[in-house]
Amino acid sequence: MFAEKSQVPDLAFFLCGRYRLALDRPLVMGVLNITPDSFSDGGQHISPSAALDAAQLMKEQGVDILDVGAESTRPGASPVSESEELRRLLPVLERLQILGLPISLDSRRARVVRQALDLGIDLINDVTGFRDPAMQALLQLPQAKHCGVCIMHMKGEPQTMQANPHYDDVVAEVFGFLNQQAAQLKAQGIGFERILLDPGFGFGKTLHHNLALLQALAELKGHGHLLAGLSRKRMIGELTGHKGPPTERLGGSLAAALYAAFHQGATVVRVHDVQATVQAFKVWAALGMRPSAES
Ligand code: HH2
Repeated sequence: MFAEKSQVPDLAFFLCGRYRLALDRPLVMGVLNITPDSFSDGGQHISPSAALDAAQLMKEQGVDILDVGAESTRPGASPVSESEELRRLLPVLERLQILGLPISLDSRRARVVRQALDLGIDLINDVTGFRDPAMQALLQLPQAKHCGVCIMHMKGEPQTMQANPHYDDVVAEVFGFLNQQAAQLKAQGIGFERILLDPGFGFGKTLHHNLALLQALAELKGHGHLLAGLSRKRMIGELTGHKGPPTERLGGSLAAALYAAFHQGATVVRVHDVQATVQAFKVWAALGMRPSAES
């Protein structure tokens, strides 16, 4: 049943732990931040019951994957300790199991991911792109056998990454890193059908860098499925000139999600506003628009 056992990967699906998600339309990953300080929704879901309510609502709104994070990685954020990350995370992960949805864990710490795997997660979303050998080693555990992996690019560390990031050729450097990491995982038996590549919009990148990466995203398509996380990010504020809080960036976020999914072939979009994104995708599909990878 699972493609890593076969010679020919089945690219009509994204293998995500206990789930095999059909790719006849772009998938919507809903953000569930159980942090006090995330850039757009910090403090909203800090209690396990509030987190479960928010997840339940996203399920009703049509979310495909829940992405749970217990550490903010916004520019300037201070790292949290492993024990604090686990304290926030474990009760929430336990409760989310009843929803019957794929659960992604947004964590860069192997010891945190290790414990979460025992509770049941379907995707490991590592904003450091599986550079840590301990993170790669986890993929050999039986609990991680079919887990999806998201390899994200970040230049530097959240605390300082937006202090004048520089690239000679941003697309070549970011895509080169993602391809190199994907090749390492593939050499360890992780099938293409389980891998998401993500340029990491806003992670050590200026507006110019972000736009260059977004406009070139489809070039990556041959190396793995693609994830685009553009929702509410600073680049939306910069492009629109809107000075309000990140929660007021919905219009720009929808435009960016539609472009990423339907023009650049993103397999998954990571968003805060699930209902609005699902609606936008349905209207686009009803008008005959197809993800570019299919055209
Ligand atoms: N963006 C954020 C966090 N995790 N993971 C991936 N794969 N791609 C992204 O673009 C991405 C990510 C930042 O958004 P958010 O989680 O809302 O904010 P914070 O880091 O402040 O919690």
